[in-house]
Order: sequence, then structure tokens, then C-alpha cells
Amino acid sequence: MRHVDLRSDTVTQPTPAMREAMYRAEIGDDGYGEDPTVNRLEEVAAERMGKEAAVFVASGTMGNLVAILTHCGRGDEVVMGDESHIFWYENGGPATLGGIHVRTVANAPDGTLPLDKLAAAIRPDNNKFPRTKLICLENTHNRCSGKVLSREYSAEVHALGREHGVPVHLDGARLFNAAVYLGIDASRLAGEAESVQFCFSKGLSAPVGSALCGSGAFIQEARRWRQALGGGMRQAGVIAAAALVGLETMVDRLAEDHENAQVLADGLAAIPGLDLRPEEIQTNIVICRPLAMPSDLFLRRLAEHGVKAANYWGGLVRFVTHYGIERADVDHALKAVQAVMRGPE
Ligand code: TLP
Repeated sequence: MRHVDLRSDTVTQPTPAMREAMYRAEIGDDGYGEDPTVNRLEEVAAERMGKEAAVFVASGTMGNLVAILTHCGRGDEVVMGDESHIFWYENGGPATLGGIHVRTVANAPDGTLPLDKLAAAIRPDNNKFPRTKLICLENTHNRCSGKVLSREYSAEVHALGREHGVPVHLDGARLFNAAVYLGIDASRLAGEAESVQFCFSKGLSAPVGSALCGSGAFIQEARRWRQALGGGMRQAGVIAAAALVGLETMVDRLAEDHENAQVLADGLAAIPGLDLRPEEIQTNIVICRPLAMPSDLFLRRLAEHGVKAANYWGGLVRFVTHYGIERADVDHALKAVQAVMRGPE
């Protein structure tokens, strides 16, 4: 039986060029700042985001947490979307480790935070209120089915933040998907954010890691938090080498994942009993709701046909296209979903 894993782009295997680069990586102790491959990766990552500096971290979750801890102190408040990854899936890190209060604003279905609601969530200076110290955006937006925030919208949020003296952190786990969708350089999407985190281990297919980018002073401070979280690494050039190959060779091909996601969404929409809007798919994430069948049962039955998708809670399931998924895999997945929705013969 053909096996097709559409749970996430985190399941990607390193490319042959990545394995070769890892094998050959020049390495040193990054604790002393002596790993040339990590140093190179941090330089290239910062440059790609149009920032002064970057720090290599173990994961997107760590990148977001280090950023929030660097921007906010104990008792401060961070504003983010109620569908954001940080709010849903990062185990309450800001509260657990930083005593930082999270305030949510309802995400619109397109992944934005409506500007009037965002403005209303920024607290006035009053000794009964926590201080609003940070706004977090997410681009592309995972739980909003991979929606792309436009440059114009991002600029409006930055202008609002500046007006109130509140910096913006961008969770750009899949920022290159957004850049490819818009046909612009990722630095133009990251440009105005005071900090941005992007992942090597998603669509770029590297096995591990993320970069947190910002000003030189911000990254110096962020390095202290990474250390406090136990995230300082040693001969990390072995994994940084694969991340560099990801940046150099895996960005443009993301368009292929977006095309496959569109084919998948169109095919799913034609199957009775599934709720989704294929015309709204922009990148590599397709979220749908099986009607009249609990999502866990749908996923179990799908797995019997060799196809894996992810439980997205609240009755939703998620399919993500990525490197290693070909058009034939999409066709196989669609046939499997058809069989599941038809039920036993
Ligand atoms: N998301 C994972 C799961 O945690 C849901 C996935 O499969 O999509 N920001 C965004 C927008 C993300 O989607 C993710 C990972 C992260 C941050 C965290 O990255 P990691 O998994 O490297 O900690």
C-alpha cells in the first residue's frame, strides 16, 4: 500500500544535499562562538530577513519563547491571535517561564487581527493594568489554513505598534511560503517587525532548527534567554549545515507544495460530506471539517488506506503538502478520502 503522510511539513526528510552537507560540515564549539557553520547560518538568516543579527535556536517554539522573554518582563502583557500557534501549541511558555500575561484578540478567518480590536487590546498606562509590551503576528497563519498576511496589513500593524510604543514579533515559521505566494522577498514581509522567527524544519525540509532575527542588541539579549532555557548548543554546525542548504535550495520549490495543496483542496471540496472553501487556499495547508463523522474516526479510517492527516481539534482535520509529496500522492489521498466518506461497501 502507498503511504502518504500529510500531517505536517515537519515530517520532511532531509534532501541528499543536506545529508552530504551535514557529513562535510565544518564545526566547532558554538558555546565559544566557534562553529563556522552556525556563524554562517546566522549571518545568512539575518540577511534573508533584512535584520542585523540572528541566533540559531532548536525549534520554532523556542524562537518564539526567547523572543517574548526578550521583549517582555514579568507581569507584562503580550497581545496575539486566539488562533495563533503560540497561544494554542506552545504550552503556555510565556506564562510558565516568564510570568508574562497573554491577551488574545480573535483572529479573522484570513489570519489577521482586526486593527480596531488590536488597538482596543493595547492597554493605556494605568497602575491597575499590565503593560502591553508586544504584539505577535503569524505569517503564514497555521490554524487559518495557511493564510498569508499581506505587506500592507503587516505595515498597518507596525504603524499601530509604533504609535503606542509596542514592538511586533513575527512568528514566521512558514514565512517563505508567504513570500513565495506573494512573489516577494521574505525580508519585505519581515522588514518592519522588531523580531522574526522562521523555521528550517518545515517546508525547507531541514531536520532541526529555527532562526530568531532582530537588531544586534536584541539578539545579544536573546542569546542570554536561549542559554537560560538550555538552548545553547555545541557542534551545532552539523544541523546548521542542513538548514543552510534549506535556505539555498528549498525556497523556490515551495510553489510546488502550494499547487499540490490547491489540487488537494479542489478534490476534497468535490467529495460530499466535507466542509471547506478551496478558493481560499493560498499556501500548503488545507483544513477541512468532515460533516457527520467525528474527526478522529475520519482520521482512523483514512490511516487504514495509508494516508495520514492531523487532528486539528474542534472537529477539524489538516492536510499539509511538502517536499516528498508528489501529485500521485495527492491523487492517492483523494481516493482514500472518497473511500472513507463512501463508507464500507
Ligand atoms: N507547528 C506544528 C505543530 O506544532 C502544530 C505543525 O505541524 O504545524 N509557529 C507556527 C506557525 C507553527 O506552525 C509551528 C509548528 C511553530 C511555530 C513551532 O515550531 P516547532 O515545531 O519547531 O517548535
